[in-house]
Amino acid sequence: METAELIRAASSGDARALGRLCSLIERGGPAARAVMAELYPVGGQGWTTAVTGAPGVGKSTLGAELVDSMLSSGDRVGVLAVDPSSPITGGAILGDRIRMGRHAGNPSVFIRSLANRGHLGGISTATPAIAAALEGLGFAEILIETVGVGQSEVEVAASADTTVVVVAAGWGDDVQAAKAGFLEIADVFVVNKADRDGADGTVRDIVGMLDVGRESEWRPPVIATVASESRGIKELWQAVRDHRRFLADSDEISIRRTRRAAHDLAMALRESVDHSLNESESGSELVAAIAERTVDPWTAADRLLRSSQAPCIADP
Ligand SMILES: Nc1nc2c(ncn2[C@@H]2O[C@H](COP(=O)(O)OP(=O)(O)O)[C@@H](O)[C@H]2O)c(=O)[nH]1
Ligand SMILES: [Mg+2]
Repeated sequence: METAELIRAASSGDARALGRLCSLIERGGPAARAVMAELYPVGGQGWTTAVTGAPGVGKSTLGAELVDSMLSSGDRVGVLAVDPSSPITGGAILGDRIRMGRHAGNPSVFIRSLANRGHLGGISTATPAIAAALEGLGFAEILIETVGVGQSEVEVAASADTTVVVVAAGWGDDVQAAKAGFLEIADVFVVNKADRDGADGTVRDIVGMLDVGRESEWRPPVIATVASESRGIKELWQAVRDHRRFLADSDEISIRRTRRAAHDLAMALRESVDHSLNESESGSELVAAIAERTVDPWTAADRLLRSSQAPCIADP
């Protein structure tokens, strides 16, 4: 199928075409660029919500509930689940698909599991690109589930309009994670598994921490949920929509979208550098030359960048 035809089929909701388009973007290279050149400019109308937190806190269960809420407005929903790469298969874990299973046959929901390839730990480089592509294809709601591990959380936040940070009641190991950066990126906090002991204490802990050093006027709400029993979901969805309204009514939407643009540029740059390094002959020649010490890595990097950018600069 030609790119234009694939895009047409995908925008009409053809699940197989959507899947093929995602694979194509994941592979990167010229075909992916051609797709993004079509879809990125017509995007920007949808909302991206990221759900992040430690493994097992209930992100997928909550995500499936949020999809229900998103569908209630009649919009199409795209779900991107970023799973840690298995060192054995290099692929995505199937569990999330199973938990999202009740949405699997719904033509209004597109679900994609993405393997992160080890890049900065938690989010696939293709994720923001696929999210942007889905927006361009007319998806009004995009939900990204990702395992928050350090640096990667910041990346999630950079590519989402609203970041929901999930912890489980009673904290456990999550206290460290919270200190390591959850607080800065959370637009909405969820204390899930509120059917367990310690939920009230966990909510209080978080509310207390929120008093310290926030730049934004937005004060993240802290919502207790029992995702497995669909409790607290209405409140969570309300909090997400309140945050959207706050963004829309303040300057923060443009600050965020600018930050996202910078992030997208950095991602595209990284992708194209990776591509020319791995795919081009000059890449492997330069690597050999560096190994033989006939050139230093910095000079080689300059050469590689110049050779890969030359056609783009000449482009009007
Ligand atoms: N007790 C309890 N268990 C939950 C709740 N939400 C999810 N779970 C369970 O916790 C486990 C992990 O959930 P999952 O959504 O896969 O977590 P994820 O790894 O963060 O995506 C599953 O067995 C869920 O059924 C909850 O509110 N209370
Ligand atoms: Mg999950």
